[in-house]
Amino acid sequence: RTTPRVDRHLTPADLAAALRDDVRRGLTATPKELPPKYFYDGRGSELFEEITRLPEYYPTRAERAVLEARAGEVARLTGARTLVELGSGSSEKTHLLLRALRDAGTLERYVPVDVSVDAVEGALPGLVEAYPGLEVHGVVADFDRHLHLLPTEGPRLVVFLGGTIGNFAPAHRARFLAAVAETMRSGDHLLLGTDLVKDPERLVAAYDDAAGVTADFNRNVLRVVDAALDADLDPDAFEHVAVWDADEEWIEMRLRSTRDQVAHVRALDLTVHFERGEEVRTEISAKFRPERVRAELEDAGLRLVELWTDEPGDFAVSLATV
Ligand code: AVJ
Repeated sequence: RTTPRVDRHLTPADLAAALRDDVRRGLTATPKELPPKYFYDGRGSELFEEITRLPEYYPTRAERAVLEARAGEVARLTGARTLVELGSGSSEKTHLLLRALRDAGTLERYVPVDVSVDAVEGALPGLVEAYPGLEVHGVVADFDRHLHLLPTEGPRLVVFLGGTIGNFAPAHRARFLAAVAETMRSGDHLLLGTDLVKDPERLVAAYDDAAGVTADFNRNVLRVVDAALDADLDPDAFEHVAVWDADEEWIEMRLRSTRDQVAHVRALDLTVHFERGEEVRTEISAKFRPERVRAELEDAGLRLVELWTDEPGDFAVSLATV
């Protein structure tokens, strides 16, 4: 049995410094914003898991349906020896791909990549157990900066699922896809999950569920900032807002201050004033049309091989190559 290896390109100090910069910049900006990557502490990750089981939140189920139907084809088309997963691994979707590549006889190594050591290390024992002989090579890294440091034994299948690319603003997305293309060699593939444009009512419901789980998830970013930076942002003094921006074709989540208030971020020596009704943007979640997925991949120097959707056409999984 091979012992999993974990490369660390990010230290806890790096992450703490990035959080400080992001919070200072975001809470002194107009309008205010906080980046969505800070939703996911232990509690936030649990709330997200709960979101994926909500009746209104279709993307996880829709993407899983695509992968259930297409994992065999992905394996055949890519012949991948190395599966690189950007963002936390351990989900059922990863297993669908690992099983397909194993059954095709090409799988040699799995490379989970995440900013969180816990996410990377937590996934390891189960994987080593489930796939005897699989080389597991975890990487703690920021996939905006460290893509060139990932293992290169090809052919590689780099996967970025869940629709998380929708959290990046268009310019950021273009930069990210170009960087992925840059690190890909001939024979490598990218598998990308993107949520699709649909009836705004369904989109808004998916981000403003009746049970209030998404509202809790959204407010959790305030708890994360409070804990990390000795702040006193009061989650109860903000309400959850989800709006569809029809021009940008993205969902925006915001936190709206229910009163005129002042918060202190002691670790930054920062005092922040919120007007009653003032909104802090906490997430964009872009929704795509298939033509746009193709165009953005091409702009990044990638060629679309296949774009699959689930039966109702709610979610797309695209396979691209260099
Ligand atoms: C995990 C980023 C894909 O944008 O749909 C779920 C996060 N936000 N509900 C998404 C999220 C609100 C999710 N991603």
